[in-house]
Amino acid sequence: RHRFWETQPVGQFKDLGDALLPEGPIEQPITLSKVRPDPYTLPALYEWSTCDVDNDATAAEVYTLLANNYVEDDDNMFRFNYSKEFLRWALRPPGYFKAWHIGVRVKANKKLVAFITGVPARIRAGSEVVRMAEVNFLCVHKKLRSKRLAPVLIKEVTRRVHREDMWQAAYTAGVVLPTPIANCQYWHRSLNPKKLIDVGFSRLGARMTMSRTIRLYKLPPLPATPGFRNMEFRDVPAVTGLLRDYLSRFVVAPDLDEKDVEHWLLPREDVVDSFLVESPDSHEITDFCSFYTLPSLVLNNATHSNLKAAYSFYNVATKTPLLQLMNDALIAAKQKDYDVFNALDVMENESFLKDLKFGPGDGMLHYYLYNYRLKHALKPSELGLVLL
Ligand code: NHW
Ligand code: EN5
Repeated sequence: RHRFWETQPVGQFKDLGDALLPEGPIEQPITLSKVRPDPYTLPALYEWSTCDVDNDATAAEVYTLLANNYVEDDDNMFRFNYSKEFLRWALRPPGYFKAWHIGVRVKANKKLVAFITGVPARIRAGSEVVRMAEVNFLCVHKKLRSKRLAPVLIKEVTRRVHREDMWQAAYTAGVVLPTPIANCQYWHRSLNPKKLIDVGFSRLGARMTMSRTIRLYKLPPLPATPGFRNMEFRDVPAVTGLLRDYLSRFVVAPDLDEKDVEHWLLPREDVVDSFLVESPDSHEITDFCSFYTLPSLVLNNATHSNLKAAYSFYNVATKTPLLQLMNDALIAAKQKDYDVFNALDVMENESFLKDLKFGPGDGMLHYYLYNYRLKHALKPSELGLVLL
């Protein structure tokens, strides 16, 4: 069934439910000097190319490869359209390795035709904090599909991660592979229902008119919680404290320090937005919410070419009800002209999705660990990790 994945140290379908298998690494690390020093062999026409996304021309090549060849929905109506600035943010967190940004080019003309990346992270699984690679942006040009290039890319990123003495990875995919640690669902909250219907992202409900639909999704012009404001640099220690405390509740979650919070959560225009509630009297920071910006290209539509989507990132409510905090996040996103606000059913998100008029999407997101076994699959609500 899975000629490649059956050879890898990942949970196998045949082992599901075998409670005797221990939790933790599936295979032990080997001595660093025994890690293969040379890259895996590519088909003769192609060559490896480390991609420096700080370089404008290279970032543009990566952007274009993904804009034309990355993830689409099941009906091929939309394709993720990560911006160059987003890619720079996603690929250069604290301690990142240039060598983990891996391209494949055509030798003859140097055209970029495939890509895969890793970034380092500390991920807690149960009580263990493990140094892992977060693997993302695996992409093979449409004209080179089904030639078993993806396994070569995956083996090569694995080799380069091993060379940094890391032996585990976390990744997500819309497809089912051996074997998910959690199966999550996308939910969508219309902010601009007319446009979403025009492009086929959503449909007019039964017995609904356009004007009734617009009224249904209408939001107040401004966030309602007193003390709701943008996160600033001076808030990094307080936000780190809130997040660390909150994420300790989940079975799998990132272990974030102040440097991580500064990178991942300090607002960057059109990349990541973060808000908090500062108590008007005590000036204490009690609540936090954030979303990242990932537009999609609208394929084959005469009037619209882009959909501006916000994706719920990390949220912590200690004083403001989570429902009210997320309603303010929706208002903030509407203010910034997003068309839709997306969220997974991870963490405590189920507690607000229905009340805030999110509807279930047709896409699933499966979470995976490489070379790390959990005793049981997780419910989405036990997962405290959001990948980009
Ligand atoms: S998920 C998004 C992945 N990208 C896309 O969907 C973009 C559009 N599609 C493509 O570009 C987020 C191609 O279809 C791709 C496959 C490149 C997906 N993950 O080359 P072949 C991520 O980036 C397996 C893992 O012939 P292709 C996370 C497939 O099951 N494996 O196919 C990435 C089969 O193996 P099997 C996937 O269509 C995590 C083999 O690839 C996969 O031309 C990566 C077929 O290869 C997917 N999304 O190219 C793993 N899709 O065993 C990281 C297909 O079933 C692991 N496959 O025969 C950790 C590594 C680090 C470890 C460190 C210790
Ligand atoms: C790695 N980080 O399928 C990620 N998106 O539901 C890679 N559907 O947008 C893996 N098909 O349901 C990503 N509208 C896997 C996801 C790939 C992209 C994907 C889905 C998620 C999506 C939309 C559009 C469907 C178009 C037809 C969808 C319904 C919205 C509606 C709004 C009103 C209330 C009910 C729901």
